[in-house]
Amino acid sequence: MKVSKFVYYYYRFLLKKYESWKFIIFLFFSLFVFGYLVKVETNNTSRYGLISKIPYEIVNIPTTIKTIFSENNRYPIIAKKLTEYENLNKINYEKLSSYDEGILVLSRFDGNIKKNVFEIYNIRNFKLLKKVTFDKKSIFTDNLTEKNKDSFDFKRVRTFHPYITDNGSIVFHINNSQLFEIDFCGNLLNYTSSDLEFHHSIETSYDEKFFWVPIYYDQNNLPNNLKINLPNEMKDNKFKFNGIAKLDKNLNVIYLKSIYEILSENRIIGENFFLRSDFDHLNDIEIAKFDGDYFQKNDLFLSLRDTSQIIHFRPSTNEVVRVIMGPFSYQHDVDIISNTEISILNNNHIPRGIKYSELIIYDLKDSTFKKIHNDTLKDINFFTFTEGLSDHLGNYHFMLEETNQGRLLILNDKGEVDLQYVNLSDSNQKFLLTWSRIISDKNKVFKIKKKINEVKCLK
Ligand SMILES: [Ca+2]
Ligand SMILES: [Ca+2]
Repeated sequence: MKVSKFVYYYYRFLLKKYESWKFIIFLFFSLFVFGYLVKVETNNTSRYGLISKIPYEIVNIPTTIKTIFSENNRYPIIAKKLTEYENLNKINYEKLSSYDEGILVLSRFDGNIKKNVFEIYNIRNFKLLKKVTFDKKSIFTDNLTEKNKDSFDFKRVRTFHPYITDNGSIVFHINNSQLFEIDFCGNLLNYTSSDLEFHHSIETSYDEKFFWVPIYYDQNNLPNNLKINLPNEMKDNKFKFNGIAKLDKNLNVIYLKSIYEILSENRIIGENFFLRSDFDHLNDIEIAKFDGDYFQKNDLFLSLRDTSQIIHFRPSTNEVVRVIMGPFSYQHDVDIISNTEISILNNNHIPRGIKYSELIIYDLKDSTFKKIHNDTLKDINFFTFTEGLSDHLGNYHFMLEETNQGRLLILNDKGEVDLQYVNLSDSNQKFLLTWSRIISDKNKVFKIKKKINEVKCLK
């Protein structure tokens, strides 16, 4: 019997008058059918069209109402309250004054004006030197790729990992988008011309001639070597894979390579690469800006989240020098901090009941790991489930961004908190941060400050 015919007879049957015991049986049977249809729709098989879609939508009415009135809908970029902490904003001016000259580029969602802003602070006195805002509509309405235009949500746009060039422009993306370049007055200067989608960290080579940024490949731009290996069931579904992109100063892409190529050409991955979409989730490309004892200038350290691995890759010879795995999971942000050491922001994401993230130093010399400032990080409930980053300020002083919870910290070499900044609105609502950055290079700091003093914005 066809399903539609069955439903017709069943509802006719229900509409007749029956004795109470029969009614109870019908009621149970109706619930059974209703539940089955919801399950069919939940499993996304959608075999019965509207017949299963209507019960599914009915079940979802309470959730829809809850979502409409939820805090997250009213404040879409709200920070999570994973842990509570006291003493929200804390600045130890005396300690900060002993730091080297440097600037903090704070990227945050400003809850008062409801948009992401860039703020440039002098670290030594935490004085705001420049706040850069821009009109989202004027930048994004005409300039997004067709694909991005469809999914673009003005309410939720976050502007990631702003990089300030020596010319005083700011390069950023909105995650899975083109790269955009604006000036200190928020005017659009340039953007990448291809459909490539950039995501996560933005870094440059030592001479600032090249940018390196993670990219996504999908159905539209998948390289052949990935396409031929893709299982049929994946071809029919939406999938994405990661790659690395090198761009020149004008944001022209001059080199692309997929993570699959890097791993397969070095014989360190097999068929398990195609287990699922985004298996190779890449969240940071760290570039060596000098020759170290165990790395060469222009080597890359690639942070693969889902496999909790860091790949030391040398593009000049196409060689994977080392694969780093250890006491960390779902890490973000790998930084080179000395001739032999790298730092790793360990999100500690593996569900073992752990509720704090860590900062780990890995020594390339003897392959050892050490956790630093761990007592402090536990004490202050430092925990970012996803995202998060750290920047070294020299001598084991670190800036840490607890992205999920909208908190930024500067910890000194003894693990003391010299700065705690929480991204609060005037109504004390806490909002997300969006990948801040420390700039320590004295020459660059001087140039940026000079540009800030020179710039005159009309608005
Ligand atoms: Ca990094
Ligand atoms: Ca970093």
